[in-house]
Amino acid sequence: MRFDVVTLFPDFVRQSADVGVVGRAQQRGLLQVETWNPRDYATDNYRTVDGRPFGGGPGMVMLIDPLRATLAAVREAAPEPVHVIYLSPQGARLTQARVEALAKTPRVALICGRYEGVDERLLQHEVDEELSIGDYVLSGGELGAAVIIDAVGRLQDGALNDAQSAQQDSFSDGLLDCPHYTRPVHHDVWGGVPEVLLSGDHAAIRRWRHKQSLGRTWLRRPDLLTQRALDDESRALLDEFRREYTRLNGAADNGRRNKN
Ligand code: 9D3
Repeated sequence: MRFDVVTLFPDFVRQSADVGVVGRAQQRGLLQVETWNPRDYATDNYRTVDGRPFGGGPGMVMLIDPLRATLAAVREAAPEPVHVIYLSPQGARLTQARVEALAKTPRVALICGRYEGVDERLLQHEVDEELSIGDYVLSGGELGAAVIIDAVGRLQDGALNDAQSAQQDSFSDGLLDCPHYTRPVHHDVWGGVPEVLLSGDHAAIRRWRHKQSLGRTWLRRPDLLTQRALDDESRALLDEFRREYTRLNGAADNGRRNKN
């Protein structure tokens, strides 16, 4: 698939997509990331891309025409329809479900706003979808674009190695990850690792990890559990975790501190 990113900071977006799993996906030809700078499509001598907001107030607003010309060039370079996304705090929250759907969309344009945002008329006429990456204030859409490219890019067929893709369809789907340990078996200061992980009993290890995932999700993100029907095995494992947890930490759930 291909991303066309409309941004005043093309170097930032390109560099963020050139590293790690996603950088490798690009090198393997599984993913293409192109950038388009609206400043290159401004027609005045100063290459202006912003204007004062009508009605007054602080800050500037991105002009229609440089963005409109940029998007025309993006669409002209594409042999098929382009799904156009505007990154903004007013957008719907990005979710893994949305990421998975975008991973199947061959052509996606990402418009990054700067200043106070983009003239509303451009959004009405050119944008298919508005997305936010979370409830905090950024200074522009570039980090949002980088997040989408990373989350979507790693899902392209062949981007992950075998171990990484196998993990994707294990039980851990929709749950928090279990704890991980590596050498040394016994650390001088912080001690040992859970016995079961050294047992070589793969069924027991699987069960322990599943239980930890369920337990940590219950402790840290109970909202993820209420959205999700647990199968019989999961329910039994979580009950076991909760019994052990309350035995160690006393009464009911008033001590849901994030202690692991
Ligand atoms: C301080 C300016 N704010 C007025 C109360 C409005 C505002 C304008 C522009 C806030 C943020 C931005 C720039 N943000 C993004 O472009 C953005 C964003 C974000 O801020 N949070 C979460 N997701 C995203 S995606 C794009």
